[in-house]
Amino acid sequence: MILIKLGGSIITDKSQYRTFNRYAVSRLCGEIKNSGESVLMVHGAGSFGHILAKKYSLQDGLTDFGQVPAVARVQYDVRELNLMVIKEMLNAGIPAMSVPPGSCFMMDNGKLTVGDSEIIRSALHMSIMPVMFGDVVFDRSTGFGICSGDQIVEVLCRIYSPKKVVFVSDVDGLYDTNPKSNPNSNLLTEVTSEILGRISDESSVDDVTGGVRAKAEAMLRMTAAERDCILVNGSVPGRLYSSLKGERVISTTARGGL
Ligand code: IP8
Repeated sequence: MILIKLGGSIITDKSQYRTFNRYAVSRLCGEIKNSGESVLMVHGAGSFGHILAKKYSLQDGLTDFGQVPAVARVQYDVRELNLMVIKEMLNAGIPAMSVPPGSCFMMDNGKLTVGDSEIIRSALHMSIMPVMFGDVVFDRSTGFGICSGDQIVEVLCRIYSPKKVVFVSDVDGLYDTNPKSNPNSNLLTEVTSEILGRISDESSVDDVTGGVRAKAEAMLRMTAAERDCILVNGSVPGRLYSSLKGERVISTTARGGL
């Protein structure tokens, strides 16, 4: 099985509140279907989550009851996004089902506690793809918190040991500085723990779940002797398909653990 995360940057316009990239999502679902691979998919929140989460500091947990309407609103927004993604999957012929982390799981001090989820196992048993996403999740210590799609991917990776993990973004891979603001930034075709320090953590848009270095660290944690973790540009047609088929594409591959 291959674990895929469709990042918020590819499924939404991260700078415009609640802007869904339907065309890109529809094409990517087609690429997944055509690959014939067995896939488990997670997606990010993009502008359906990060903009309001940052405005109301939801990543800090409950500090003020004035945050509560925003907790409910962000949960609503990311669910709408999830259903729009699922609609494109159904249209592509992939039986997919919404599994909202905020309704199924808890966190403790920012750490997601999933265990061996019967819900996910039951869906996979019937070849239904359970689709999880970055969400607001209740937290035993802080009241609530932001659970990123990356955290979910890490937990699923531990439980299901996929043969490969593919992050889909709107850039060719990880760069040493932000390629959207610095034309001289260099693509890192390979990330190892040794070169982590060379990665700048600046982020081009509002993001409450960490920038590029956090992504590189998460990717490294998910590598194993038999498992590559790669980041590809989903805005280039065919690139996700090729990487699912094991072809070499322009990308960043994490190797060697953290
Ligand atoms: O886009 C963030 O998930 P991510 C979730 O995977 C929220 O980092 C609600 C901002």
